[in-house]
Amino acid sequence: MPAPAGTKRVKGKRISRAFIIGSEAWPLPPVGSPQRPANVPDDHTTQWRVYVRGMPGQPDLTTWLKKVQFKLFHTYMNPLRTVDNAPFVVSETGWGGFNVEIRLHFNPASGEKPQWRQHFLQLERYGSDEDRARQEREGVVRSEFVEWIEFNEPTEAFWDEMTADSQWAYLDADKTAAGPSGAKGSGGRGKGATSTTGTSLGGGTAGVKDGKVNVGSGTPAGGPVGVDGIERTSELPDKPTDYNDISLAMEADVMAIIRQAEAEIDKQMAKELERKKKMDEELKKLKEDGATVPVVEKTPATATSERRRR
Ligand code: SLL
Repeated sequence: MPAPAGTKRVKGKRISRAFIIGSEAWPLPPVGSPQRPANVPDDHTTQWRVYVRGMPGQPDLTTWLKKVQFKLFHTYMNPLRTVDNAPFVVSETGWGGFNVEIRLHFNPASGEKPQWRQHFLQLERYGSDEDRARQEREGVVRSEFVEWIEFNEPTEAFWDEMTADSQWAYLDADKTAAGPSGAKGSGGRGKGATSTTGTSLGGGTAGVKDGKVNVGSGTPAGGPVGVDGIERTSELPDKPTDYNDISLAMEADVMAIIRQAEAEIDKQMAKELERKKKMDEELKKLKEDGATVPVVEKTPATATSERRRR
């Protein structure tokens, strides 16, 4: 029986996308300061935002990501915050960090159920002495991770969308207007948070842990692809200024991901070489035994040779 229209899957295909889940935190002006936003409880010390956004220079994440729900600590008013359109960001104030549960809702054409991710809202400075000094200097604590999503045997309709050239259109559109995956930052950014000239705020070098790559550096929410008033470009600049040094930092992070993949390939190669070595040894033994030398080029080594010898 043929599959119902719209649910037919593309066999043997898989589409993976990298994206970023992160948070930024910066101090609130003290109680009594005219700069302190109104209606903020006195015990709140920090402004923060948590976000899901695309990787710079990658296809528009709104092709697959349609809605994000952020589940905040239960004492917050309306702790389940739903963001129906990009930028997928929630801005708040508070006094302590906690785990934000993040529910990703996919393009209905994908036929996929929502998925959960977690992000620890890091308010305190962290990392090496150097990292902490930089966070202090720049006035913002940023914690970002590269996440991956995989669509196995996508539906045909979804496959078409995920392979369409139009997914890159936002890179050009962003030069004149906020792009679909850019984070506009509804809560505004703290005074200190506007300085992002340094290359890295947290992790420095990207490290891979539990399938997540800690970016820890560079790109503010929306980064080069959509902070209001910032020139957008898909090119990697060679001269660092606010924001564009971030592209280079991000490139380094992507390189780290690629290097990890290369390491995996090296491992597989080493295994193959080991297998070949065993085969050669078997062959040598066979020759020494005076047996007729079989054509072993394509033969799975050990078992076959063993059997022949008996
Ligand atoms: C814990 N990590 O697990 C702590 C919880 C909660 C932080 C931290 C204010 C919330 C509000 C705020 O920052 N809470 O005003 O509702 O126990």
